[in-house]
Amino acid sequence: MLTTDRATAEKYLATRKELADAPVEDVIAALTAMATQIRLWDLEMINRAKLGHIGGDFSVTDILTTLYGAVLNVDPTNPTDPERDRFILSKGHTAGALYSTLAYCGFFPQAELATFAQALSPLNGHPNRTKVPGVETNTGPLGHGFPVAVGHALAAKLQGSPRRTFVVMGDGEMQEGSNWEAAMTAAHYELSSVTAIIDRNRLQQGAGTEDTKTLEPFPDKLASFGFEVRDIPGHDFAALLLATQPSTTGKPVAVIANTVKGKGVSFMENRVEWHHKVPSDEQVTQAVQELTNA
Ligand SMILES: Cc1ncc(C[n+]2csc(CCOP(=O)(O)OP(=O)(O)O)c2C)c(N)n1
Repeated sequence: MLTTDRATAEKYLATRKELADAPVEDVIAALTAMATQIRLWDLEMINRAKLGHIGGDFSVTDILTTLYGAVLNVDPTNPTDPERDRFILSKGHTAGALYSTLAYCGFFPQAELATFAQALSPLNGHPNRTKVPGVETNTGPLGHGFPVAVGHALAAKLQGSPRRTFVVMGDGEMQEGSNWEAAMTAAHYELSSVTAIIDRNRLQQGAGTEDTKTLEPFPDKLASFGFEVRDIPGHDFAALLLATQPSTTGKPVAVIANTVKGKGVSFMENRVEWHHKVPSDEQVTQAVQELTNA
């Protein structure tokens, strides 16, 4: 099990405190810098390990950045605090983005990222809760994270706790039937503390989501299952900050975050092969340039 990088965690907590009272432009500037750092570390990790899911990582980075940079009530120096907000990355194949984010917040030392996917490393290709502080549940088999999140939210409700639960899913992942059972359950128990964020990049493994199995009319489907639906541009921090606010209707919230697979790197954007392709050395150089100069 990895342990807290105390200095980084304390810096993270201090920054969170400062940003809580800062003008929104300052919050967005801080989130923008954080997201760039996370993408750069992720690129480095995937390049070293020669495996990973960079397209989906870059698609979900701004969502993770918003949550960890400004929304979640979590403390890397006390990662099992019972009253912490819960976060589950259901699209567990994008572990690289989560690991970089957790390292950024000090849940474990950044140097550990260099071990990603090596034998005996705690940083497996998919997140493992017994090895990585800040990981709430093991994910990888699609369609499990949302049901687990609903269980966490139901427990909070039964305990009368104000803690919130967030889950991030892929849009391809919404083809798993278990998610719709979870959605019905969340609505039935009026679990307004749940926010399900769908990373709507319109690509899955090997094909477009709409070519594989149509999700549209997606917002209407989620609304008919009892959700307050927020359909937003998923790389716009101002929109993400608003969309992650608590429910206004007493219903669970579904955020459709319209994103771009491979976001931030021109030759990866919207290209299905970057689901789990590994960049060449020249491509890494170009990607670093584009991310740094954005
Ligand atoms: C139950 C299950 N079936 C298949 C897979 C293999 N798989 C890994 S990622 C993926 C595509 C997921 O697409 P999406 O949810 O849209 O994720 P994103 O595009 O954001 O990476 C598939 C089919 C899996 N992990 N779990």
